[in-house]
Amino acid sequence: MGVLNVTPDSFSDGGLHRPPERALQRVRDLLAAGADIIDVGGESTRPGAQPVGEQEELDRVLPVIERIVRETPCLVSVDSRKAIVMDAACSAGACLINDVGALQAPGALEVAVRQRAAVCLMHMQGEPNSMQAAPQYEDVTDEVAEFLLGRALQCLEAGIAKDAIVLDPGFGFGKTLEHNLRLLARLDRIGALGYPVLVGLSRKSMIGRLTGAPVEGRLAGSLAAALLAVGKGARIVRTHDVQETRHALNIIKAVRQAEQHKT
Ligand code: HH2
Repeated sequence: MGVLNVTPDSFSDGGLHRPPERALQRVRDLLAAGADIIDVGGESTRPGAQPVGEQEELDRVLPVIERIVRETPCLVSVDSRKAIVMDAACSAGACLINDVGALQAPGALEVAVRQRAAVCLMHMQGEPNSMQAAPQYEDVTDEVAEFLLGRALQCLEAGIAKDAIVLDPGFGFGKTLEHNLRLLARLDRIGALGYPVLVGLSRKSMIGRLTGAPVEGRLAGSLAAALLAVGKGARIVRTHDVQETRHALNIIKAVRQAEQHKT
C-alpha cells in the first residue's frame, strides 16, 4: 500500500502532492514501483496534528480520487475518520476505507456497509492531538487485540463480509516506543484473530528513535521493521517507499517459495 497524502502537514510527505496533477504523477510512480493499493489521505494524524474540517478534507481528496480512478488501474483506499468523506470517496470509486478511528465515528460503519467497502480497522489510544502525552496499557498486545476483535465483530454484525476486514495495531498511535516494539514482537497474536493484518511503520518516529535518523533518513529502519512484520504475518505494508519495500518483500517471497521446494 503506497501512501499519498494530499495534506500540507503530513509528517513525511506534507505539501508534496497537493495539486491533483502532481498527485497523479506520484500515483503513477507508486504503481510503477509495485504498489497494489494507493491510500489517499487528506488529514494528517501525526502526533499533535490539528483536525481538518469536512469540506476542506473533501476538497483535498475527492478530485484526486476521481482522477486516480479514471486514469489508472489501481485500487484506491481512503484514509479518513469522517463518514461523509468515506461516503464521497467510495462513491468516487475508492474500495477500501482505511480508518485510524476503526469506524467508531457516527455514521462511519453504516457508510462502509452501504458502500460495500472493504475496511481497515486501526487501534489508537486517545486522539492524534494528545495521544502521545502518556499512553498506558496493562498489556498492550492483549488490549489492542481485544479492541480490534471487538470492532471486527461489530463490522460482521453490521453486515460487512469477513474477507473485507483488515486489522491494524496502529504503530505510533497512542503508544510509546516500548509499546510499539512489544506489539511488533507479538504481531502474530493480531494475525491469530483471523483477519489480514496491515502495518504502518514507514518512517515513523519509532524508527527515528531507534536509529537517530531524521524522517528522510529512515528507509533502512523502515524496511527492517516491514520485513519483521511480514515475517510475523503482516499481509499489507503501508509505505512511503514503495519500490524499496517491494524489493525487500521480493526476497522474503523468494525464500518462502524455496522453503516449499525441499530439493
Ligand atoms: N499511519 C498514518 C496514517 N494512516 N493508517 C493505517 N491503517 N495505519 C497506519 O499506521 C497509519 C495510517 C500516519 O502516517 P502518514 O499518513 O504518513 O502521516 P500523516 O498522518 O502525518 O499524514
